[in-house]
Amino acid sequence: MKIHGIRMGLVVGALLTAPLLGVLYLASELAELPFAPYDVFDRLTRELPGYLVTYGIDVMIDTLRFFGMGVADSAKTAERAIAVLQFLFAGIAVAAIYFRVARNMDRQQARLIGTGIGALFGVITATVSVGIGGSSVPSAVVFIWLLGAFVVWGWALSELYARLSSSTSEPVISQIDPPSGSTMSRRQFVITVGSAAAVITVASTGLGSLLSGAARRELDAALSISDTDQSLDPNRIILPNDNDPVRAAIGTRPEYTPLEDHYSVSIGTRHIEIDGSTWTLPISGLIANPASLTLSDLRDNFEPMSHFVTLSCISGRVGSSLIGTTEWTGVSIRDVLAQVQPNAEARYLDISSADGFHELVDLNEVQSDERMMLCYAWDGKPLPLDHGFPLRIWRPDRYGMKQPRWITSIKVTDEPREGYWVQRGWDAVAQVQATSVIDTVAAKSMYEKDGQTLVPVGGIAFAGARGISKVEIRVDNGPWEEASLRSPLSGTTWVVWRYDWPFSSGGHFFEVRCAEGDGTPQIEEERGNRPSGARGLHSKRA
Ligand SMILES: Nc1nc2c(c(=O)[nH]1)N[C@H]1C(S)=C(S)[C@@H](COP(=O)(O)O)O[C@H]1N2
Ligand SMILES: [Mo]
Repeated sequence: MKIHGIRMGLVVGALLTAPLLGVLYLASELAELPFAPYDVFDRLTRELPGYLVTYGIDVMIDTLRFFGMGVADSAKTAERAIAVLQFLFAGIAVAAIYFRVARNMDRQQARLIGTGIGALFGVITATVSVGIGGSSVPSAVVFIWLLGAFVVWGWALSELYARLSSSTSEPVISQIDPPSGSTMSRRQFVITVGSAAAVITVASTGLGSLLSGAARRELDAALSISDTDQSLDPNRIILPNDNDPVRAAIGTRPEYTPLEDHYSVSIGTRHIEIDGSTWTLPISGLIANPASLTLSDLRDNFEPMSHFVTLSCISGRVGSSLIGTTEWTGVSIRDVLAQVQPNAEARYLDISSADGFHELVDLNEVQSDERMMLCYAWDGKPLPLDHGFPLRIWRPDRYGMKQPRWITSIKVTDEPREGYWVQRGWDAVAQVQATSVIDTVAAKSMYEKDGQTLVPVGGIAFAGARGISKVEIRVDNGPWEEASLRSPLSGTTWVVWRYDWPFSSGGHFFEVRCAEGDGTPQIEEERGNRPSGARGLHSKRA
């Protein structure tokens, strides 16, 4: 086998970086050491200009989609997947470059440089991780752990290089095993290393994710036991439209999203965990009565209100699953403002979050919509950690990017400050675009009626707080036919629609469009997500 420097470097890079990722992950779950790839990603997103970051994230998401990996569709954030891939690719690239460069060095030099590269990246990564903080482990330990892990990576890199380039003849003599004739072909050697890498990667990742799942379930369970308000029955699943005769076509997404399936999108990869018993919400600035509200103040001293809400992410494409519906409970921001008494000069609420996210809310907006709330419960239970415990805002008709989670303070001010994503080039208003989506063409539910064979077709339509008055379906560019609508859970949720299509055999092309509550048709022309949210017709072949 002939050595192809760079190509072999790519393979070795993957074989070494994958287990490194696994081991770092396991250690992060076992010993609360930081998972460095997240820290590096967080640091990069903070340092790089915003447009580059969103562009980069977009390209990554599209790439993952292309390879059929639905990262953005799962409850895990796409950012975490991207952080891991970024780390993996960096490791592969560095290894490839090393394999190329080492060709011009003598043995001793190559070994030194390989281990040196590991040490260099170890120092950089450890510095970033320690700088970001957030681990309960002392900084020195974090530093030594990461440095050590990377040095081992670099040493293994140089070791593999030495083995793989040691001889131009086919069998290479193993340098570790006693020289008693133990020889291995290069192919065997790569297979051995590959298997070891696979075993380490799979074992450490598997164990790590078991630990992680268990720990988070425990935390969430602890939260719902200690903090659940008994008046909010956590088992209530009777929905206001349960008696609606229009039933969703089989295969339509659940009208009420199970909490664990609700999408999540965050600027950071780190889980934000706030202690609800010590958390307070300071409200300061241009007000007569500065306040610092505890969670129980918010729950007990204000009239609670609940709304069914569909939340969607501006970066979702038409038909994406970055959208979900649940019941939000909290207090009207108007009521809170009535207590703190803004001055005449007050114009905005500048809201800050534990992860560095922030957003500006115009007081006129608060006055014009009493539904706007500081929300502390989803689905009748305290907010899940990932969804903003202990407090998040709800602003009807806006995309999620305008709605901070993990709120830590509110400043009443006359100085505008653009929100986190607005500073990074996204729409300052971010009103939800009207879109409609086909979830299913339920051929298996085909049925006969009046001598006709009908196939239920179904999905959702959403236009923020403007509601939906009509949904229409078109098959194979024929005429638009009106679908039946289920009455929505509220005026601010998606609407589930259904159209029973007269079946004809063969392949078909289905399209859907909707109109807002006041009859305004959805805009059919396709447009990308940036900066104001995607629109265009959704279609399905079946
Ligand atoms: N503090 C904070 N709030 C945030 C974000 C964030 O990254 N940090 N992301 C926003 C975005 S872009 C969206 S789409 C919603 C997602 O909320 P969810 O994860 O609970 O679905 O949260 C919003 N609020
Ligand atoms: Mo978002």
